[in-house]
Amino acid sequence: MKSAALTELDTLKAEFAISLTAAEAASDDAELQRLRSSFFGPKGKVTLLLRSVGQLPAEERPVAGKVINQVRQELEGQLVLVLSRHEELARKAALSSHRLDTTLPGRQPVPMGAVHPVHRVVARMTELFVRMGFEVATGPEVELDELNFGALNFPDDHPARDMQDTFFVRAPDERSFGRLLLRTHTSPVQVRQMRAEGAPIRIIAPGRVYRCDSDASHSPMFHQIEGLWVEEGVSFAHLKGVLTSFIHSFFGERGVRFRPSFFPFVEPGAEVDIGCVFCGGKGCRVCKHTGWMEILGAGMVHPNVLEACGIDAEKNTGFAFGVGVDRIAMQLYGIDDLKHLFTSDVRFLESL
Ligand code: 2U9
Repeated sequence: MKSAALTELDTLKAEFAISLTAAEAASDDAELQRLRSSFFGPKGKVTLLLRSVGQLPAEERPVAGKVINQVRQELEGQLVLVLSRHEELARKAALSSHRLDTTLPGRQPVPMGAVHPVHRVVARMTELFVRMGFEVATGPEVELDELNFGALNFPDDHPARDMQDTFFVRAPDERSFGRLLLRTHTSPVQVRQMRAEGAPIRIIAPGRVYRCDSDASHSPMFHQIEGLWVEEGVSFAHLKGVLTSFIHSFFGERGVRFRPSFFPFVEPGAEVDIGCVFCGGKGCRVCKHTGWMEILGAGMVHPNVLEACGIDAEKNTGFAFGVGVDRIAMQLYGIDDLKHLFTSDVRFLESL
């Protein structure tokens, strides 16, 4: 025989099923919330039934309590399921009514980045030398004194080795490897490469270099591209041919002149001028009324340098050159102070 409480529970289950179906069909959640409170709220039908278990005869209480609780969980589960189905439908409706058109243009224009003028020059120069068969080599910016100066035929008392001209780096164990410094040119890259690979070798070394110097036309950090071609039979004629071809491709057809000059690492050495790109040689403010612009230094690699790099100087010859990229960028873009290139003022960079 069933207790009165369990019979009432069956009636409540049936009533709940009918009400749930009706509430599910309603377009909002209000009916479902009403159903929840009328069955499971503090004065809800199931809650009251559960409370009435205390009045049952002692032997009926455990079974009645257990069964009513099971039914309560089952019914509440059904209600939660219907509520979550409602939520899902509401979310889908909201999404389709606020559809985002991702093909529309943005409200604010996206600011476009650009390659820095110095790097634009480096990239174009690199491309031209690569077309002539040069490979790109790189190396550390903190360098050994021996590779920056020693192997390059700088005498011990050369002014460039002075504390006033070069940034020396304090190292914990200098005695084992000698003084460290910020490289003053990219030449140690070529030294490393020659020692590692020997001849023949045809490389360019673009990169940052450092010197203690700061005014409108000198920055403590600047950029160079150096080049080196060492092989049996390489002569000054090759130097002139390669550099003239580079100049004509980079600056256009114009006069080129080679003036004798001195650098410890080359012999003979030369400075190379081109007909002024602004006045065509007539003379102007940029070329200081000479009609010429100095753009690079070059020379035949000194035999002492070849030997210091493990290359037989009786058999091999080679030429090298060095370009100060920032100065050329200044001339090409009409920049009067080098600091504009390195202070990252976007208004200035955008004006170029
Ligand atoms: C090795 C041997 C020789 C590289 C060279 C120059 C001449 C030169 C200047 C240009 C402007 C420096 O930045 S600047 O002030 N450079 O005039 N550079 S020959 O000679 C080398 C390099 C590496 C092993």
